[in-house]
Amino acid sequence: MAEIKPVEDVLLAVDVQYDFMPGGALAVARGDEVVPVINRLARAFSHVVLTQDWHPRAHVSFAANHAGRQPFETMTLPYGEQVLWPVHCVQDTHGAALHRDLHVPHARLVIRKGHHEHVDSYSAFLEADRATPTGLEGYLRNVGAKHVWIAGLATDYCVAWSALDARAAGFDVTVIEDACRAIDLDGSLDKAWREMNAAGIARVRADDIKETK
Ligand code: VGL
Ligand code: ZN
Repeated sequence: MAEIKPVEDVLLAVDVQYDFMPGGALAVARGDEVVPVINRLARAFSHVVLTQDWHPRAHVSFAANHAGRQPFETMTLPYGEQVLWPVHCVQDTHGAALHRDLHVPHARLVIRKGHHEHVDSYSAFLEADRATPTGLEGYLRNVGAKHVWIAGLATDYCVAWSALDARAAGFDVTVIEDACRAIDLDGSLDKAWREMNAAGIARVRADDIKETK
């Protein structure tokens, strides 16, 4: 049983947005199933932070913004390899909105990421140039957080990148596996778990978390 402490432990719920739900622009299979799990989990945490993928329409990660390119191809950009995605989570559209059944009224902060036109950001901590911080690390340190618990979409992209960056920043990190769903593109899910395991990121199921407050 993992125990939750009110100050040190923070739940980070990643990208619970319509475009990642079945029927959405970048649908994650069974992505909607994380919503009730996260709602339940969030009640065990006094400190919850949400993220929103939040792209300008001209975003560099959209295949449609590169002549002749198709979604799910890879392209080399100045900061490295970038998967090209369908247009998704455009700022202020329905697809970018948080799922209406996500009930986390006590969430304190929403980090919006991927808002720079020329840089993607899977991670809630560091943009894909691996240099531009979102501010989340400083915020978490400032409020005394020590352990980041991560849930949401997608396991192999925004969840994994956020988990790896949280760990690299020195936080304890646990991914709640049944509170996540994956895109799984060319083995990306296996790769993500291998990297998270190697980095010392713990993997639990929601039922193994016990509320102590
Ligand atoms: C995500 C691909 C593109 C995610 C966001 O939330 O995992 N994946 N943008
Ligand atoms: Zn995105």
